[in-house]
Amino acid sequence: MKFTSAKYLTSVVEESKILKDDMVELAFVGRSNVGKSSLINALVGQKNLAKTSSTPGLTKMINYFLINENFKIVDLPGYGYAKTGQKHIANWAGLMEKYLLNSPNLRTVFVLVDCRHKPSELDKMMLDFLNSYQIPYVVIATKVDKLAKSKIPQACTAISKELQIRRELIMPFSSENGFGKEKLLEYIESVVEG
Ligand SMILES: Nc1nc2c(ncn2[C@@H]2O[C@H](COP(=O)(O)OP(=O)(O)OP(=O)(O)O)[C@@H](O)[C@H]2O)c(=O)[nH]1
Ligand SMILES: [Mg+2]
Repeated sequence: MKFTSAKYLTSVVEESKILKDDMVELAFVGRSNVGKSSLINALVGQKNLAKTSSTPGLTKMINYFLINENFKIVDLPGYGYAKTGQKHIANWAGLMEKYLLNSPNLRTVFVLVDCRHKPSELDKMMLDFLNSYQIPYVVIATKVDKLAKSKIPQACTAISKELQIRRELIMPFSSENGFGKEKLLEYIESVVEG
């Protein structure tokens, strides 16, 4: 699949504004700075559709994008940024939970983890949550351009062990050099059409 058109739709911070239309939705979650917005831009082939920043915690809203006039991708706020307090975490968790449980056309959640780091407790909580509500997900190991190519498979295996999930659920990706992009686009196609 190619993303032939991509448009920003809207940003949402309140439960009542969560979109409920008939279009398939794919969501991207993961800790702050893991590369969610960059991945969306890389898939779309536009530099600034989703706002990226080297300052963690930039995306605080649920951002919806319309792809190929056919389905939506959703850039969710990042979690686990050290400087955000308990109140922020509670707000984040509340909005996230409402989004995940009230989005009838959400087909798959892409959980991003940095290929160089051990998944965090928050990553594990996210997977527990998705498992307990039977929301389908895959894990994307981001920023693999930072590893030697030969080390990418073992980094993915380490992540799958740490998260106690099947190795096939881990997809390596780099927004910087496009590694894994074709596979991810194929996967997205199968989800959207499936
Ligand atoms: N080397 C490399 N850097 C990346 C990659 N993806 C993202 N980055 C960098 O990581 C930083 C954070 O990227 P974002 O895409 O803004 O991360 P995010 O997950 O959307 O962050 P929040 O919106 O804060 O949750 C930026 O400085 C990006 O340039 C990648 O594949 N490789
Ligand atoms: Mg972001």
